Amino acid sequence: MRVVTIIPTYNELESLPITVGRLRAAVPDSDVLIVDDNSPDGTGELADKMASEDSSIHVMHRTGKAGLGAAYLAGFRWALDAGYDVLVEMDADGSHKPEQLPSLLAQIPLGADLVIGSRWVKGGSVVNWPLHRKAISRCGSFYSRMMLGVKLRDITAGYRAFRRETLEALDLDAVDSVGYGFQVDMTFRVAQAGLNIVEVPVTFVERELGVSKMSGNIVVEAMWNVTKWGLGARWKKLTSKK
Ligand SMILES: Nc1nc2c(ncn2[C@@H]2O[C@H](COP(=O)(O)OP(=O)(O)OP(=O)(O)O)[C@@H](O)[C@H]2O)c(=O)[nH]1
Ligand SMILES: [Mg+2]
Repeated sequence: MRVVTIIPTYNELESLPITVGRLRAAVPDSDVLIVDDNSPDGTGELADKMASEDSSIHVMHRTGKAGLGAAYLAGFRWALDAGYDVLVEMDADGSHKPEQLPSLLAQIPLGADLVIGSRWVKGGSVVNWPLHRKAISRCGSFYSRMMLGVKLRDITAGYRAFRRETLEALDLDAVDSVGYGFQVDMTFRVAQAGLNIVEVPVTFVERELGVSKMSGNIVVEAMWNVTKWGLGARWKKLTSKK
């Protein structure tokens, strides 16, 4: 099983080396792909330096900040071309503990097509989040579950492992969500393809270093898209019955 962990970065100079160091120690068998959007703080140069010292680390440089979704899609294409069997999504800021990656990967041989590191299943948790962020995340997941009919606790989670066949089954060119919407979009597509999604509990740790790229716009985009997709799917069901 060839595994690559894709880490999108935008201004993660302080966090990136710590996260990658922990990942290399926790799962030495996973290669790493850093997808940097020309970070002004020099994260891209640091990533190049790390890659020059460790042949398991690869770097993709993109021209400018185009959102996490676009960075992952570019990373997926690279990794599929390179022949990896499992593609992992991980934030650079330490929120997704590399030490918990083995528990995600363990589900792949058991038949999971997509594994989600979930904050809101039994055993999962969030460290250092104010109440309002917990509320946004839980409400977002609840609303998405209702609208999309996808029975998952943590649909916006960004700690994931995809089997390569799962990504090959999707039309990646059709995905254009940028923020949290990207994770929901991908989940909905995997669910609609009838594939097996498994949630495993993780401890999500809020970033300690660097600056958040989370914004109100990202939340609004996600809610709007979920409403659109949910109504769209219902409409399709209704009209196909006739
Ligand atoms: N390449 C790229 N990476 C991005 C972009 N936006 C965010 N990221 C990365 O995506 C990951 C998640 O972004 P975060 O800023 O941590 O977003 P968040 O987890 O919702 O918010 P906080 O943890 O509260 O800061 C981090 O590794 C970011 O550096 C982008 O436009 N391009
Ligand atoms: Mg984060």
